[in-house]
Amino acid sequence: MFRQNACFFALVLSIILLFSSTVFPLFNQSTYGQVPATPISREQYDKIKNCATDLSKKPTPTEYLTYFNCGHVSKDESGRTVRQFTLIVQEHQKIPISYEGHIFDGWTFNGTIPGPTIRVTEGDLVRIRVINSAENSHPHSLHTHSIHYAKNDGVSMGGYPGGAIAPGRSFTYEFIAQPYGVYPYHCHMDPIADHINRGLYGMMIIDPKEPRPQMTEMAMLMNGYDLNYEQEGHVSLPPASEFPISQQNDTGSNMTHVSLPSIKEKETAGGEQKAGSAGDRKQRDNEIYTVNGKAFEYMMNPIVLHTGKPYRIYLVNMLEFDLVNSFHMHGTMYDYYTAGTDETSDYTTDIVTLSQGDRGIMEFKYLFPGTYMFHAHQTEFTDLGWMGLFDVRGDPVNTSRTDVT
Ligand SMILES: [Cu+2]
Repeated sequence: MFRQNACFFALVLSIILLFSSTVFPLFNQSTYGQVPATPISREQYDKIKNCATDLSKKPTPTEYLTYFNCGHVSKDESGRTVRQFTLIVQEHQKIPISYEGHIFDGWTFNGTIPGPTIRVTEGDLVRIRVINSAENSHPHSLHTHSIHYAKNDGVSMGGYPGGAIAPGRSFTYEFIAQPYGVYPYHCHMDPIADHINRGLYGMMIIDPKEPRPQMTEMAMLMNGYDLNYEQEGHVSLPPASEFPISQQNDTGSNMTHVSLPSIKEKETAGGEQKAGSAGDRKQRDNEIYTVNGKAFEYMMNPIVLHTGKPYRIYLVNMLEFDLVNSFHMHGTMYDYYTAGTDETSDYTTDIVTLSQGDRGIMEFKYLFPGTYMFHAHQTEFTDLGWMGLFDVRGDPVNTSRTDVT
């Protein structure tokens, strides 16, 4: 039975592969470039990755697209590649976040929002020294997603020194980069929504040991800014006194518990709450949304692409307060790799929807020249800054896909 099933699936797989390579040549692996047959040196690989040479640079939002910080490189006694990074936390940095004069009172890693894109290879020993500047007034930490010991997780639960770095102190987080993929990093101090929304986050790429098919690469991090958080206050549990408490109980004990409203009460709960003090608390939200830190950056500076050339975008969503964000691309489709942890794409689409901290890789090419939008597919976000343009140049690509001009 198993053998029969296996044969059947092998047959189906062969048909699917044959079909996909004939009907969908656009996304064939071979069109994306060649994987080197011989093992690649660390130096060659870093060149392919477009590693920045100036590690202390503060990239502009346009430079951020291709600014990959691969760290100071050395080897340990076992011959393993070691990559060292320094992230300096500074509070109250004046960050321009629009072309209309909006300045955000931000907290930054190395002076920018988002912080630098950290880029390493699977198996590297990564050391990230986080310095909490002496003039700061809050403890901070660095939480990287991926696999590592709890002491390097940057969370205060458990009493690890890296869970809360006091102003004027530093801590070096250390881990072996694994597995390959694209990740967010961020401060994990409470109230975490504040430490994130203020700007303490960035992207980390762990490249596979065997390079991905070569193509032009860009980093895009989606975020938002709550400009009037002083009025709205911290995200925290509302005072219990704002909610009805029943003193009676079924068990005969003296325990006080929150009474469950009946269906009828639930129906009117919204109206009642507005009249009470709970309704006076303002909901936190963002006034400006961006990709890579500045509203409408790529409307002002469209990204130049060329027809027929393959492109890869590393995408991370670090938006606070809104449940989801999304990325919609006009005029073409992209292969999407959730979290970038697999060589096979999950699906081909033109919209991907991401929750907080979610991320993936998009691979695509344009067949036809022209100006194309990319933006969140929530119109509120696009109106408030999360919208950009691709300026696609070149001739239509010789392809089985045709269209009117
Ligand atoms: Cu923090």
